[in-house]
Amino acid sequence: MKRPFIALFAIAVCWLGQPVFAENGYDLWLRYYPVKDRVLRAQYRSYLREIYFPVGSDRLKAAQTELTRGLSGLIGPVSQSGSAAQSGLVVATIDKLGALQRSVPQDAAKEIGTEGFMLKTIGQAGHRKILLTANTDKGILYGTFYFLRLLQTNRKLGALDIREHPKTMFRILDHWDNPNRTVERGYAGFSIWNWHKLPGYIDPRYLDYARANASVGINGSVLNNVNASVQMLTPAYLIKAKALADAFRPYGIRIYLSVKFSSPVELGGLNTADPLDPVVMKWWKNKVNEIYGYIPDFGGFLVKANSEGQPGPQTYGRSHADGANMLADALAPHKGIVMWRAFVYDDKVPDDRAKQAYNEFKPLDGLFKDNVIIQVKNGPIDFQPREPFHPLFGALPHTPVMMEVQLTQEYLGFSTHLVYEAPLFNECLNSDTYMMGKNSTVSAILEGKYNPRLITGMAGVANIGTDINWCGHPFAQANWYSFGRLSWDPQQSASDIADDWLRMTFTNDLRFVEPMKQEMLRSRENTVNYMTPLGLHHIMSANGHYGPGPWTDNMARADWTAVYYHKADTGGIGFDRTRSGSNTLAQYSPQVRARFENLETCPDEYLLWFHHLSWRYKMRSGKTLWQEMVGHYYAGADSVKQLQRRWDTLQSYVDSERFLAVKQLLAIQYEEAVRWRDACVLYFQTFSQMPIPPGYEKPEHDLNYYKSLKFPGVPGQGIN
Ligand code: GCW
Repeated sequence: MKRPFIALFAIAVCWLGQPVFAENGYDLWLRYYPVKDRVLRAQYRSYLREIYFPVGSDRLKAAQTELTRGLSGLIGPVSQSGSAAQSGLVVATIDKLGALQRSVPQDAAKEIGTEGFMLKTIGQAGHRKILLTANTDKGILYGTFYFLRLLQTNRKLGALDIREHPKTMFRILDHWDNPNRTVERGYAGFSIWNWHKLPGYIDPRYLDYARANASVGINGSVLNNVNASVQMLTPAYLIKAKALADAFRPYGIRIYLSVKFSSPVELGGLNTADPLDPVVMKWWKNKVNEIYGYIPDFGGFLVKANSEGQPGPQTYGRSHADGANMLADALAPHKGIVMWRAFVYDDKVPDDRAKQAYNEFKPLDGLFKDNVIIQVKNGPIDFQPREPFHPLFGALPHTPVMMEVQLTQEYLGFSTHLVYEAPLFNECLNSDTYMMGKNSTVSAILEGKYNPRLITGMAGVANIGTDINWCGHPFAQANWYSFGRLSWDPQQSASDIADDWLRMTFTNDLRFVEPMKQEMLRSRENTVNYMTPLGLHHIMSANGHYGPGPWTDNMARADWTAVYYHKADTGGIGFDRTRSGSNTLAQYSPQVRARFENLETCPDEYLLWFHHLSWRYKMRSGKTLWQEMVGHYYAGADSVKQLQRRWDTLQSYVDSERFLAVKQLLAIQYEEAVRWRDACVLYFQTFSQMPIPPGYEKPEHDLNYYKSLKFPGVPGQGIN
């Protein structure tokens, strides 16, 4: 092609609105393609022809660069004006607004706080302008991304009057990345941290990672696996961590490290890591001071202690509070925090693992230092496709508590299943604990409504790796995205978030957005249906957790097997957690307990989580439990078939590369869904001894076939 033709082609590509070339997903939701709607684009241009953005800190520069990049992509080049009076868009912190300060209502500055922002249309018709302001540069950064989102999702700019601020303080991605770049439970390639090339080489990907996080309000990254290697605390690695911290700082992201409780022994050569030993305390104080020497705004530590073989304070006869407080004391002078995980279970197999975290932490309420926050998984077992909310939510009124969710799909089909997790997050966040009376929902507790003195937060186990599209599945990006949005405001709906994400990631065309939104919203329930319907849980295959393994019965611990959880026998199936069983329900408020304990009110979704029932138990539908379960398994697999058909109808709205990627992944998902269905139905049939009801296709193989399948090299089993 001659040069003029290349240029013409490029212009056509840019201004047709929809990219005609393939996309690989690298741009995530930060795609700044031209606004297709001509009227809207003209409106945007009329406002934004000139923008005023005074120069300032590195953070302001990052915001300004993003705004310029975004606007020039969305509406074409804009010019920067030297005067606020001239400009259609004025972006500046309140103290730099000059005469325009008068336009900021008195209560606004207070309301938006240190991380929020205000977006407001001011002035008379003909002289309208948009004001984007904040108390801090960080607020400006978040406001910039928010403003770009308005354009990306084709919202009208007519009369903006928006005040936004995050509802939780610590909004953090937890990377389970090892120093050798394997990622525990990672399904999107290797760790994006290239330790070997750090600190000298700053991969541009680090900056794109930071931009993506800032765009949804994420303000922290734990760089390494909670099954922590002590190597991370050596000077060689601290220098590398510093390089990442420096790269992320303009984007408002602080870094944190997971630490191994026995570091003073393994790294420091001490003969104990007893948290009450003054020599141990001193060791940690020195280590913390050393870290702050490299990284002055270091965020703090994440700790997995006395859980799954990890050392901890109990190793020395001390409590979780003793351990956490010792680290907290070392971090406090620097304003660092300790995120102490409640995912604990000791070496004695309990009558019910679901009870253990509560049993260990409830007695410690109020004993933790102010800069300790207890990190509680959304459910009491382990990120299963469905769990009731964790009984610790609301049970620690005097202790900061943050929620941990898993973005990486360890139990939700790795990176081959399209599962939008925001409905799962909503389900937990919107649950009413009744611990502080009606409407004391998990989200209200996390936002600190009942104890404003406490620090607050949310953590998501990252699903990010070296795959070109970051998350392994184009739709898995939505889980990263929605986590950020929910950590900013835990009350947002999965539907609204999906709407924004689809528009930004694919197209604003409603013929695509509406059907795919419905599919996304259904996708998690579909997966529950073909994996763990009616409250079943932890029936995946052992170790690798890939595919079904309800027959797993021989592991080092009983509570690592599947049979421990489903308890199927010829009499019935399910874990009795009522007072006639493990009585786990006693850990919840009386209202929650009553609802789940009573078979009349216990939702089908949680039935076998809380009850052991006969195969002939009569369900609300009139079917027997066996028939109902089979129905869910088949409906789940069928729903993937429907999703495949739907996706095929949407080809014309999606670029060819991502269309094909999703199409192929859906085909894999279908095969795997059928395998889950057939393996589970055949296995449970050995107990129910009832036929698969007429009308359902017969499994292709017998049970022994499914049991014999081996998957060596399944991803996600990273080792240090
Ligand atoms: O879900 C389980 C995983 C482990 C993980 C553990 C945890 C990091 O299978 O791989 O370890 O949870 O959350 O600590």
